[in-house]
Amino acid sequence: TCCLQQTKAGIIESAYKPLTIPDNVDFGSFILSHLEQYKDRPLIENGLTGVKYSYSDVISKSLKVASAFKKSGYKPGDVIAVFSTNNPEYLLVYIAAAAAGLTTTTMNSAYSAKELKFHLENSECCAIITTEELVSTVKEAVGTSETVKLKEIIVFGNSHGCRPFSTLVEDDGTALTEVYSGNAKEDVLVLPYSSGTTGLPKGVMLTHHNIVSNLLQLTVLKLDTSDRILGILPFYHIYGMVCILFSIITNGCSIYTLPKFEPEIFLSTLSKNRITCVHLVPPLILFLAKHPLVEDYDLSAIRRIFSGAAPLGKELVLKCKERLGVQEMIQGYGLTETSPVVHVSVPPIRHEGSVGTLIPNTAAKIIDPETNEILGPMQTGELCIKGPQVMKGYLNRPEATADMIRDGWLYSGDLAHYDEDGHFYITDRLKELIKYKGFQVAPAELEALLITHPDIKDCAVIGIPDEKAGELPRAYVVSNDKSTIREEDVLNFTKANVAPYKQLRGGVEFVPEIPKSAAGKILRRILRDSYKNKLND
Ligand code: 4UV
Repeated sequence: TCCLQQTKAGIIESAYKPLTIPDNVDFGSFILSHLEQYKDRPLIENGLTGVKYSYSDVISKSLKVASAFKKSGYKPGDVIAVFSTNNPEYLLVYIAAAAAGLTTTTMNSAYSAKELKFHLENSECCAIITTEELVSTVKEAVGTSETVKLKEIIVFGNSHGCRPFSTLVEDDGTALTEVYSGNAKEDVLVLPYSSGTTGLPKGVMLTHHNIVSNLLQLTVLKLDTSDRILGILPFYHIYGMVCILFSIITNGCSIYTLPKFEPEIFLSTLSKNRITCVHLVPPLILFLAKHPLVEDYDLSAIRRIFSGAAPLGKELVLKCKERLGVQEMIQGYGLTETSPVVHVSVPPIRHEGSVGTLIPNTAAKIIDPETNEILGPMQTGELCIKGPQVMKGYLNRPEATADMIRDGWLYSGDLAHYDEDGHFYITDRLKELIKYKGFQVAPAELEALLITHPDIKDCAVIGIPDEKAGELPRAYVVSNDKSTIREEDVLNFTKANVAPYKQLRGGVEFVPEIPKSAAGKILRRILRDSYKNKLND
């Protein structure tokens, strides 16, 4: 039923029948109405501890947490942060915050104190919710800052000087007289961070309307109430947040959460709970396709594997299908800035390697990045997107927003083409962003850090291809004249300052100068080509 619909101007419209997306539905009411539909069915279980909540439990407990937020004095528009690995309580926070009209900002749970401090300052949040293990990082981040103005640290569990999350869950619920409903197109529901096409991470303002729209658009995937889902991808990233955590509720499924990837626990959780649908990123699909341990587990309940956040090779798809006997390997494409979904490859899948077709109410165009001219089928150019899932903008960054969204089109920074059937293929990245195992690494952030090293005069960071991780960050360094700085020193410097996933696993190369344009922009293409040539030599 999905064929190419193209207008004369070269704009491709979704081939799905347009959905009626309400204009002013807040996320709280939307999600509560879905929760009420499934009542006593199991919703979410901690895959390690067995602690679990039914749909009804999630309603009553998140409304109590919302009431506790109100009693603490948090007002609509206030921002609260969640700095945590996956657990069921993460979900309670999202729903409670929405019901109280608060914005939830999220960050990578691997962040160093320095990275966390930047995020807390930038998002101006008033409270943070974290885990026992991460409290010390939070205290370090807050302790060194005059500008982080947290009113409290709330902890899942117990920790000295922090408020236990359990006291919020035990609130009497009286302070929440009604679920917040303001202006769904203006009010920011969640504030995840993304570096976008260039520069440092920025707060992505996703409104209630953005998220409600994407959840409605995602119904083309047809999850089922009998589906059991694995929640291993992080809930702080848009993929885990919307495509996994929120979308199981709109579909009545149940989910088992895991805080991190450990081969045996991952496999035994899949097997023991007879998981039917697994949302993964390409490095984890590679694990399923190749790792010897996989043979020891019964994974026969899996009927679908979802992949997103990075390119998925055709050979890997075929290998995984063959080994696990999974028929449906579904790809999704999108960005934090698009809530995130833009394309999905809905079964039956005829085009391996494609990210699929545009989801309902979404349009795209491919433009020549040099001339801005609209291109036709099979021509490669920058993918531009229009739809109700496109973000409101970056927090406090009007120029960055205006650069990303022009004439109502979001410029993705990805190079793509589409075929005569309207299937899209993502082929390369125009923007500077690096993806390590699906995680965003912003070159500008590493460059800004490296340049603070007394022995470094100039530098540039690019991503180099890697079979396992997708890409690895690699630094080009111009050292100060008399310096004896070595690769090891640079590596130790980044180790002390940024999260493990941002480390310069692609190595460090010392160069006499960084290639730059007349305007001073780093010419990353030249560095990438020089790396390629070096490999071929
Ligand atoms: O902002 P972000 O970190 O966002 C994501 C989103 C992941 C999604 C989106 C829709 C889905 O249905 C899903 O399952 C997962 O990762 O990074 C955005 C950039 O990641 C690359 C591309 O460069 C984006 O601009 N990217 C995301 N999905 C794909 C991809 C893909 N399927 N193939 C290739 N690159």
